[in-house]
Amino acid sequence: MAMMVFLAALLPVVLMSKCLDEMDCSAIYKSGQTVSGIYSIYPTGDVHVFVYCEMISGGTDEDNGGWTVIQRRMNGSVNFYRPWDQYKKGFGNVESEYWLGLENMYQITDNRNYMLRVDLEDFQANKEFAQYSSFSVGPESDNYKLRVSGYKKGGAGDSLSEHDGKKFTTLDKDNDESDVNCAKLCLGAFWYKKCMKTNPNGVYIWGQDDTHTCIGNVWSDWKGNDVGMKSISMKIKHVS
Ligand SMILES: [Ca+2]
Repeated sequence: MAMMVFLAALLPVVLMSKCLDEMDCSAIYKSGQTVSGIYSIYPTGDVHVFVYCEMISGGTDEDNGGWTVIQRRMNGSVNFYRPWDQYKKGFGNVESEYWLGLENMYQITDNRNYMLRVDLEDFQANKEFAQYSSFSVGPESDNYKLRVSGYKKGGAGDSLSEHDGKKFTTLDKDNDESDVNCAKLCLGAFWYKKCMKTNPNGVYIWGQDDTHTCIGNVWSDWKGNDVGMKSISMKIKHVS
């Protein structure tokens, strides 16, 4: 996170939010900021975190608003094979690939309603998405358990509902339902079950590669288990 803050501080494009109490991009959008970019949010109320806000207007009510990007892959520039404390705090570069951090996700979604959208793109420039009406992350005492439900739309298909109710697993903390550690088997970190239908934090395998099972940053309901995405991003929006 320190690196994230440092890099973001160097960027002239950082768009600082005016209020110190804006906990997510939805609040920033409501305050009048409608340009997508890097903003500062306050998930815990005092410590700020840089995040990419995807601001959408001119679409449907469901699409419009400020989407807080909690995970993003786009060019393979960041290593996502990391231990628990990194996934807890967050890592990467907010202007490219990053993970917002499980603790931030918990703080943002605790007792508040969020929807989730996952945007995908393959190496042939095909794009699809999957949208869910409800998303939240539990506290660390519950190993940041995922709650995701209400698959609504999107041509990518539903590869995430199977992960509903699962705890987070990293290479050094096995909370999944498999006999092995799914993070070690699939070289990522996720709310694995036994192990996965999608592996957004897996290896950036640059397209199709069936050399190793399940390691890629795949979304199986769209392209199967052997096709890594060019880009994949997970973003949440507050639902009042
Ligand atoms: Ca296991």
